[in-house]
This record gives sequence, C-alpha cells and structure tokens, in this order.
Amino acid sequence: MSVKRFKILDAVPISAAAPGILEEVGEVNATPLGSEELEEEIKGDVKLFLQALIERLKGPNERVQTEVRRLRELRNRVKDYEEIGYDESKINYSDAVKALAHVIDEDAVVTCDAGWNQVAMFSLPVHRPRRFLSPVGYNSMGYALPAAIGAKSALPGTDVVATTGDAGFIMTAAEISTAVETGTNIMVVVFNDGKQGVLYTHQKLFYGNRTFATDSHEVDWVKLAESMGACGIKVENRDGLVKDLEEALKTSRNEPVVVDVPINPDAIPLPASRFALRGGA
Ligand SMILES: Cc1ncc(C[n+]2csc(CCOP(=O)(O)OP(=O)(O)O)c2C)c(N)n1
Ligand SMILES: [Mg+2]
Repeated sequence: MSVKRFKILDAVPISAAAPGILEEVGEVNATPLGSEELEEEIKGDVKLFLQALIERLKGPNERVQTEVRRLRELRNRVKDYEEIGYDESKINYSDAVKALAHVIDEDAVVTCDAGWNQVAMFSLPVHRPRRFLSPVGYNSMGYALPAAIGAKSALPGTDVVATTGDAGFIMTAAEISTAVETGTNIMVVVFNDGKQGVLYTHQKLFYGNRTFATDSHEVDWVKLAESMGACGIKVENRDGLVKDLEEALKTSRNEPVVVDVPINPDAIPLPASRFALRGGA
C-alpha cells in the first residue's frame, strides 16, 4: 500500500465507510483536510489500516538508518569544537553541561528552558526515552521548573533537574514555593549569565555590537530560594562546579534546591557558535 496522504471523508458517515469501526475504536473525529488534491484516498477500517501501517514502520528502515549515520558523522565532526568566546577562567556553557552530565545518573530526568541555556543543553547525552523535556512548540521561557515539578510528581523516586536561564527562571520562580509546599524535591540549575543571552548575542552580531535592554536585573538566587523555604547554593568558580552540583543533587533528594551557576556571557554555545561563525547566514 503506498500512502502519501489520506483523509476521512466528512461526507460519508464513518459507520458507513468502515462498518463496525465505531464499536472498535470508539469516537472518531472526522476532520476534513480542505480541498487539496489527494494523491491517494483510503476508505475503510481505520484500526486495521493503522495496524498495518505500524507493522510497516517497524524494524530497520533504510532511510532512517541513513539519517542516523549522517547525524553520527556530524556529531563526530563537531565533537571537538569549542564555543566562540570560551574563557578558561570562567564557567562556559559547555563546562556547565559537561559537569551536569558527569554528576547526574542515566535515569535522571532533565528539563530545559529557552535561550542559550537551552541550546547548550542540546549537547547533554540522553540515555533513555522521555528523560529530556524541552519546551518545543511555543518554546516558552519559564517552562523548566514547572515541567520538573510535573516530572517529579510522575516519577517520585527519580532525580529531576531543571536547567534554565536567569531570565527564564524568574518567569516562574514562584513555583519553588509549590515544590516546597508539596515536597516535590527537585534541583534547579540557573545558567546565570546576567543577561537574556541569546538576544544579547544576536544584538551584538547583527547591530554592530550595540546591545539594548538585554541585561537582567541582578537577583540573589540563593536568597530567593531560601525565602521560599528551599536550599540555595551559589557556585563561586569553575573549580567548585562539579562538587557543588554533586552536593546540590544529594540535597535535592530531601528538599528543593536552586543552584546559581555564573556563566560567561560572551560564550556562544554550540551549535550556535557555528551559526555565528557564518555571520548568522
Ligand atoms: C515567554 C517567552 N517570552 C519570550 C521568549 C523569547 N526569548 C527566547 S530566549 C529569550 C531570552 C532568554 O534569557 P535567559 O532565560 O536568561 O536565557 P539565556 O539566553 O541567557 O541562556 C527570550 C526573550 C520566549 N521564548 N518565551
Ligand atoms: Mg541569561
């Protein structure tokens, strides 16, 4: 069966088009797809059709394998890239992601937010399905913490780590209270570059190094966490990074923790560094 597109005809009652289908699949929502020319049209039992389709999609598929090979090669090529603006006296995005990957175990659930911190987190090795939650779709800032609270509620015995930028965190930081109140013990890592970093970089790149309204107001994240009854930890420098994250993870098994990680604001995380190298083309 070669299928490129199909629709359920709204003119024909489903029960007539596929006898017995309503009993089998319950409610069927027949939405007309407009007046596009169809390349193939299928009428019949949706369930049998979908079962047949699933069978066909199982197992090794040459197209998928080729894509996996291509992505592996690309990953090998960028393995040794360093972000633009990397400063070895500071904590750069890649340092923070590597340290976190080192500290958490393979079963941990990690959530991310929007911005450079999110781009950096795309380098985190993810070992199991449904262990990395990212705000796809609207890509909303403020996602990481509520998502982590949800994940921890679903998997109470699993370590859950929210990673977020400073500006994104402030959007939903009050939910730390929710975590404390409900005993939802999670860890929040704030990639604190003191800026809306992604916009700051793009302003510099595209507007002759001029920046506008992209500095964050300074917040004492430790005090903010403590004011809501959570633990706050400030990482002072790169030498203490791994140790502080380890301590935070341990603490997060008993109470919510916020870790303030100072990030070099002039580093551009991979793979965005390559984009910037090409002048944003
Ligand atoms: C609710 C919402 N508002 C605005 C944006 C557009 N936006 C994407 S990233 C960003 C700045 C993020 O700053 P921060 O959280 O500090 O992350 P950084 O880039 O510094 O890592 C903005 C304004 C968005 N994605 N969601
Ligand atoms: Mg920021």
